[in-house]
Amino acid sequence: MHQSTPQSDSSYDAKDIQVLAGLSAVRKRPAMYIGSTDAKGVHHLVYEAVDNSIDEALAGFCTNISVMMHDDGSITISDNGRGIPVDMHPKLNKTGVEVVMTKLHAGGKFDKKVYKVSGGLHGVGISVTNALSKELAVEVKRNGKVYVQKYQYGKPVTELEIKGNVDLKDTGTSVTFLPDEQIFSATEFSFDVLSSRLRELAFLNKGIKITITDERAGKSNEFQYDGGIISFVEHLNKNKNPLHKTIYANKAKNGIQFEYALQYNDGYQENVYSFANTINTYEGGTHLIGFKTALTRVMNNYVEKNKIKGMKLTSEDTREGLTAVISIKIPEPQFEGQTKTKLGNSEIKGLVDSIVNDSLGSFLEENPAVAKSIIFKCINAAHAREAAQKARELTRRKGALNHGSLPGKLADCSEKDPAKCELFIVEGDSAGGSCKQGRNREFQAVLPLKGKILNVEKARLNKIFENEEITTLVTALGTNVGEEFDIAKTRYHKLFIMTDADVDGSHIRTLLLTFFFRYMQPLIEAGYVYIAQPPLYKVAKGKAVKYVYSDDELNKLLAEIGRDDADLQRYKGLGEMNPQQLWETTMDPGNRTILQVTLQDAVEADKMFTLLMGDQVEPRRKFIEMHAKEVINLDV
Ligand code: 0RA
Repeated sequence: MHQSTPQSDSSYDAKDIQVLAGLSAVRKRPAMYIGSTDAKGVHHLVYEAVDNSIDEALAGFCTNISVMMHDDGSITISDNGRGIPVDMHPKLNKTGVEVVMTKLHAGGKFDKKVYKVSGGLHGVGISVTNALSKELAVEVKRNGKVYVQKYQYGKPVTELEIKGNVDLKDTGTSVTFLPDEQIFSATEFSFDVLSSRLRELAFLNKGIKITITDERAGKSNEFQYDGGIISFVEHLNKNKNPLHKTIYANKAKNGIQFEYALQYNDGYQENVYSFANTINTYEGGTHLIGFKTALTRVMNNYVEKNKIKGMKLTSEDTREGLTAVISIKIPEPQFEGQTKTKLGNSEIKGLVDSIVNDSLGSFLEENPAVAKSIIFKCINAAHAREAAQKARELTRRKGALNHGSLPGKLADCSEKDPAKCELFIVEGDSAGGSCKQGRNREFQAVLPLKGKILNVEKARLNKIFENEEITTLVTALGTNVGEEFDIAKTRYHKLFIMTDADVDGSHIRTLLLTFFFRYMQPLIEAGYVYIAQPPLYKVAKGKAVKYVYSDDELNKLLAEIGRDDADLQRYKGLGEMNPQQLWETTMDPGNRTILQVTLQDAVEADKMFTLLMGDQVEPRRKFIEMHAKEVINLDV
């Protein structure tokens, strides 16, 4: 059977024309709808499809969602919801399936009663996925039948056809698509990127089971959390030392639902994630402001009411060692900010403030032991803040931290435009010396570091100001640190971490990355941080000399030129290279290979730094045991 599409001109009304105009607009300016046309944009196509399934789950009709990455580069998102309606839409003269797949914002036009998350970030829905796919097939199980319709570049190429019968109770929607490589600069899906978003969705929508399978690599993950955001907080605090059981509240007011979960640990990092309609609001917004305001007030009220000796707590004091997830679901979210991830609805601030104020206030009154440990932690943070202020002043008076007086160890470049300037942060004075001689002093600056810098994972800001290596680095960068950090003041837009290819070098690199991640994260987000890639080997045969950067590359080269009379030198340290070699292999922009440090997944990155640099030994031991096999060069 074929469902008929109207052919007569009279039934082809203005709305249909808008539909067509809609999708071609998406193809013309894709970035307007999905943010970008790089790898991030491609993943967005998946999220639009998944959001529809999540809505079906929130409406109470779907329990399982699965994502399947196929060999041919396509991907399938399936759910066991009601299935997209297959009957004709009365006004549009198209099947429900075709309306949903071709009309912008059409995700849930049929049923206004329930609350929706889809069409969130850019407000568009699954039709955008369709518009930007070379091929898409939608399969609906409904009314005991299996319906299929195929599309290319957003346009239907078949009718909605019945392909077979199923049990009446077996319902659901399954969408398979192949992104259009003419639109996207990268069309590959990443299992890790998808997994981390799907896990986040499973945390934010408690009970829903979400699975992801990579057919190519033969891997899969399953996410289901009956604890919802409580499980999320416990996941974030894994490998940290929590001070108490997770505190949780969930309230609905005026059609808006707000929940939060929080738990302090004995560390110094703040780890607060905010969501609006399951979208990660990286830029915060009114829900986060309301939460922070209430948190500060509740703690100060408790101190005052219980006549605890201390001082007035600032908002920062109440967030040291705090891990929290706040999640709001509202009918009409307004997203603002550079990346449209800042919640703008003004009425939300007061609402969240009052929910947190009441629930957390009573919790502390009812749980004095927990209250005491949290308040003690906050007061300690306040004392440390005062100490840090003094240390900062002292460092400032000594001339460091200020723009203007640069550290003596820094060999600066002559160029003044930060966008053109590079800084090489080099392990050791001898390598630093070669680096200074080898560089192009016009735009390349060199800062040698003595030995190991402080492990900031286990220290507060006051200790950081007392650490000479770190203050030297901060001064050279020009950005200041902590609350006074300002990325606009960065004196170099490329920072190269350059350490030896041995265990100590790796340690120093990790210490530096920990510092950048914890105290200057915007530098990483802006793409300013790089790892220099000095060669591992020098291979000489006759007069020809080649530098090799990995063991793989070495084996290939040796297979090519023959092992026999090749002269092989393994560089253990940067110091073994003369300035000219260092320039040619590692610093010359025309010749070098560089590795940009990116931050794909803040949750995973936080866990990794906690694991590697934090104070719990057992999880680190396990991690090292698990990965020991992967280590190839270990010089000890
Ligand atoms: C419109 C109306 C209804 C469900 C859906 C759309 C729907 C869309 C998608 C996309 C992926 N999975 C989906 N599941 C459902 C309500 C149908 C009804 O009233 O029975």
